[in-house]
Amino acid sequence: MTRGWSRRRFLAAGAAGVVAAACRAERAQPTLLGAARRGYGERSPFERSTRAFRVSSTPGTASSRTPLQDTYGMITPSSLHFERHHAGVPAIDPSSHELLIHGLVEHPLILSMKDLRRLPSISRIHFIECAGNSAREHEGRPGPDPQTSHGLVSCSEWTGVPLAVLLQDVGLKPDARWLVAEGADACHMARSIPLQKALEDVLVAYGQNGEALRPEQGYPLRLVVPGWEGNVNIKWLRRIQVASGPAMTREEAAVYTDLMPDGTARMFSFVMDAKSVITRPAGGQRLDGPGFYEIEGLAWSGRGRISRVEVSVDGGRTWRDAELQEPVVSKAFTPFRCAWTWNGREAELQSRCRDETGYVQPTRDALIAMRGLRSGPDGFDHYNGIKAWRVRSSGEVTHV
Ligand SMILES: Nc1nc2c(c(=O)[nH]1)N[C@H]1C(S)=C(S)[C@@H](COP(=O)(O)O)O[C@H]1N2
Ligand SMILES: [Mo]
Repeated sequence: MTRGWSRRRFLAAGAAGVVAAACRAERAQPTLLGAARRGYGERSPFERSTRAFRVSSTPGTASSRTPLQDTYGMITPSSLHFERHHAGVPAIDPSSHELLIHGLVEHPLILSMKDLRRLPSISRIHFIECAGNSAREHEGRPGPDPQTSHGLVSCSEWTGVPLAVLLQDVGLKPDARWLVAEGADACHMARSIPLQKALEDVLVAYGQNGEALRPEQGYPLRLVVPGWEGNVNIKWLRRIQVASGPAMTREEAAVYTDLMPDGTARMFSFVMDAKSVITRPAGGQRLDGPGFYEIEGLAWSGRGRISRVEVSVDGGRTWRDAELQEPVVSKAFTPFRCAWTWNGREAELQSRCRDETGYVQPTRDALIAMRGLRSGPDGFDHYNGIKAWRVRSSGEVTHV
């Protein structure tokens, strides 16, 4: 682990060491002219971290995971934002893209991208998490590193028009209760959303982290439904139909319904409950000997702000409060950190978060007792159990 290594060396170095390091730094100054200018920036060629793809047998159905262990702060770089698409990434020319709003409205409307950009806009930071994120933890196939175990979540600053503004414009009829959002990709993915949520904080977004949405994230237009399962955040948005009830689309009837042990089903379980994961030190990394390390991680909740994160280095026997990065933003990544001096003996690292509603991230055992154990091709959605990493005396970090 490079970060821990340099910190420890810095703390341990005497004056002579500091001077020697300064000389080395001087010699490292480039003496040749640098590279030419470029109109659109790229990262250093020394940075190699990428999204990891899951191989799929169906062309167009793909997902890729964010390397959470290699990101800093609360924003996921757009080029590392996880992707999930069911029919590939369409290439859409924004000059011909339109959004139709119809159904139980007084004045149906067709908006061009130009029309949308003239309307009142807002920027907000929110995570998007696939409901299937960390399902393999539940199945007992824990991910060996944060990317594999928790990489179907990312956090961006989204810019767009509040859906409430658009709905006010078209005028809702009295029996309007739900809306159905539909994408322009080949599968025309569609999901139903209760009107109450739509009026509360849903965005029709065209911006991501200071520029236009990336094609993978729905360029030129997507729905951002803060705190709710990724699937309802319809990308390549082309139609919103206001209705009196849900449409029972394929995704909501067949896919995003969880069967409970007692035979009942959890439907429209939209909210992503509070979850956290330690990203450094974590599986796949190695500690370079005993000494000072900063335990770092991410926490998020679909119900609001994260209010507390606790960290354990002894497998959950004792807990310490981690420091939360300010500002803590509702329904967004909250980075946390906690100083740790490793004594060189085997340790088990865990994090447990709580949100402003008082909800506490449960253990895997507690979740299984509540919802049962289910594995198979569909996996299990909305798993948010506590994740543990084992630090071996060799310094190697693995999953538990
Ligand atoms: N039109 C459309 N919207 C879609 C999807 C899709 O395949 N088509 N996938 C959904 C799923 S399952 C998830 S988890 C999120 C992922 O958003 P991202 O690719 O920007 O991370 O988009 C959702 N919106
Ligand atoms: Mo998803």
